[in-house]
Amino acid sequence: MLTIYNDQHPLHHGKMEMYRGNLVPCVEVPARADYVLAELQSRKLGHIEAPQGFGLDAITRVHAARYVDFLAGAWDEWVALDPANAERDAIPSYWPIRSFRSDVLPASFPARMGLFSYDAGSPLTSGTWRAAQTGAFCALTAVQKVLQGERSAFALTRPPGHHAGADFFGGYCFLNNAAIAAQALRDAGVQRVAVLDIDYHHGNGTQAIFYDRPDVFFASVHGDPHTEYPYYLGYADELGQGAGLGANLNLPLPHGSDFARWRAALAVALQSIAAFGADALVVSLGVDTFAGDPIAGFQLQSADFLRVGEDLAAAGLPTVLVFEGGYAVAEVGVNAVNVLDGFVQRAG
Ligand code: Q9C
Ligand code: ZN
Repeated sequence: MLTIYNDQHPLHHGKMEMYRGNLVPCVEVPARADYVLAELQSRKLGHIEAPQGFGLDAITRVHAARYVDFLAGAWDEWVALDPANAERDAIPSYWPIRSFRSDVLPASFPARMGLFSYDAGSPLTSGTWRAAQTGAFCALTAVQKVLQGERSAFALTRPPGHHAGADFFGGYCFLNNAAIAAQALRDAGVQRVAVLDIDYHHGNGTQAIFYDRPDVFFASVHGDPHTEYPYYLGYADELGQGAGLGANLNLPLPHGSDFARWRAALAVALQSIAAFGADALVVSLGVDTFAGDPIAGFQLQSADFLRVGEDLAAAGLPTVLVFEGGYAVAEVGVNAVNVLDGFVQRAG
């Protein structure tokens, strides 16, 4: 498996996230990607390449221009508020929920930060934009490789992406790498693209981006949002809207679900993708489905991830995999690389 690695990822390094009234150490840490890279290297699983450069246009195909402008300038604005902010991460504390306006862009930076976010758990740091932008370029490079004939390519990057919507960050995500990849495939002439999200958490950002589109199918297996983050999206009755009706499939499972139950849901998702007639597949590859994950609730064991890779490869589609969640840091490398290993072994 060809891997496109974001060596700028450590520039995004949040200190603390707000959790139930306390600031607690961030769980989305640079060591996560370091462990995956080390595992790839020790198992010699294919080549590792750097991303190509791109303009911002491939990003603004998915994200609103005013949101991209906000992200690109956010750190400078944060430090301009108070020079002491250079030592503090930026975390929102106001949000324009129902009855507020979102068309007016406030001059206040904290007010704009709230307009473009939905939780207090995703700190913006000095290098967030640089890391996220380079991550999007990794996803775009992986797309280029697959278009050039690679059977598959893996974008090894952080921060993750699937919670980020067209104009908001949250859930540790800033740019939606999987959505950017799917759109780039469409823009290169691939007619029907499927995004399969196997992170523990529902990919609310990806779903929202493609919800009214018939050309990009979104399928997700995830913890039931009645009890699991992101709570407000990811229910089974969300089928898509307008021209996109029927091109969205959510398969929520209860906290505590084991691999047998999870794998049966994966099979349903893959059958739906086949029925859709996808020409290419983008996988949001979170491994926070692992039994040892500190913030999730499924029961997958490390060896199960080999079977996951085999099942993904059996779809027989050109495949771009994008790294998402997985917070059992010491095991995240083995778990993610097991998926890639299983994929390569089945794909041949
Ligand atoms: N203490 C991804 O896996 N915080 N994002 C939950 C846990 C949000 C996870 C609170 C979790 C977001 C990409
Ligand atoms: Zn997750």
